[in-house]
Amino acid sequence: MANHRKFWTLLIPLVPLSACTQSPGIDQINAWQQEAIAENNRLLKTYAKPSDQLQWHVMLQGQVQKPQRLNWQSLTQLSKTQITTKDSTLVNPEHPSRYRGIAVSTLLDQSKAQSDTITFVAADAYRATVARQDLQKYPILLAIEREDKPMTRADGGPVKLVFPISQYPELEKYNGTAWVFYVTHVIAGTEAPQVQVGKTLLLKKDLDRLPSTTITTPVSYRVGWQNGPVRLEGIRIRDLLPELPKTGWVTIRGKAPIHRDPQKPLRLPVNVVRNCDVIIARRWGDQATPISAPMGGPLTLAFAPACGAIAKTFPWITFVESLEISPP
Ligand SMILES: Nc1nc2c(c(=O)[nH]1)N[C@H]1C(S)=C(S)[C@@H](COP(=O)(O)O)O[C@H]1N2
Ligand SMILES: [Mo]
Repeated sequence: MANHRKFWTLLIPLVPLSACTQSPGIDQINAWQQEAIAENNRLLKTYAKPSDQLQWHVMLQGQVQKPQRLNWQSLTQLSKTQITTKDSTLVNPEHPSRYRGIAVSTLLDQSKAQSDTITFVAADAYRATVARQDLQKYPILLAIEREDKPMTRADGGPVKLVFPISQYPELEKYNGTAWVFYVTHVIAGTEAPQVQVGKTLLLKKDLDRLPSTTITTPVSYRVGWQNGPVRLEGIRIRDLLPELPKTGWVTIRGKAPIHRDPQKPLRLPVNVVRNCDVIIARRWGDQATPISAPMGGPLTLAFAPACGAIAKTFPWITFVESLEISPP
């Protein structure tokens, strides 16, 4: 993130350049300036696509009366709350910014959320969890505008979780790490475990009938897990897909857009799935505690140490939603 915000500094080298011994003419300076502007536009196009906004949607899931998909139009219509707050995720952390967005409490009331925690998931698979009580008590926003303008990706947009810490200093306990950028999912409590396997949706009762195994391994989930080996219990992918072909791939998708990008599907070679324990984990630790949404559950992808290098290079997918065999 921090890098993206620095694009505008690309224009700065223009100043020292004019101090060369053979001082450049006005045409040269203009040419350099045009180059710098063109490069800056290229970078902004790459990292802060304006089309992001219109295509963006936020899923409301978990322990709610009815899951919802909020498209950009709904997000805009629901954005009726403004707060002004300092923001430690910006370059100038003390500078107050005016944000407009949806009070998360509105969403929770509307959907009759039944849970003590709400987990926010982002396009990059980052996640953070906030106490329901605080969301109910304070105007914590899914912000869509800063200073009356849509936010670029570089600013954490198009949807950024913002806490009114200037007005309510007690919210400082939600420091930078809870300010989730590019929010795509709001999950009340933890969803019931279920996974789409090819054309079949396996529900909890189906998963309970499958054999499970235990592995002990260091994990590579982005946040919220201890360092060092963790005991994980789950179902081997080869037990979920008993008709594995000789060659080909198993495509795995999670909630986060980065874990379901059609341009860059996350595929495991069939032989890996056959030869070592690649599991869809459901429980962790000595107490076999169900993996909750704050940890990326109820279903996460995990590799036994015997899987070797792929365990280091393949993403450890949280919020697993589907598996499917893809041809070679
Ligand atoms: N989607 C998303 N949101 C995120 C993060 C992230 O990696 N992805 N990092 C968090 C952390 S750890 C901090 S401190 C703040 C500020 O991150 P920055 O300093 O990289 O801007 O954003 C938070 N929100
Ligand atoms: Mo951070």
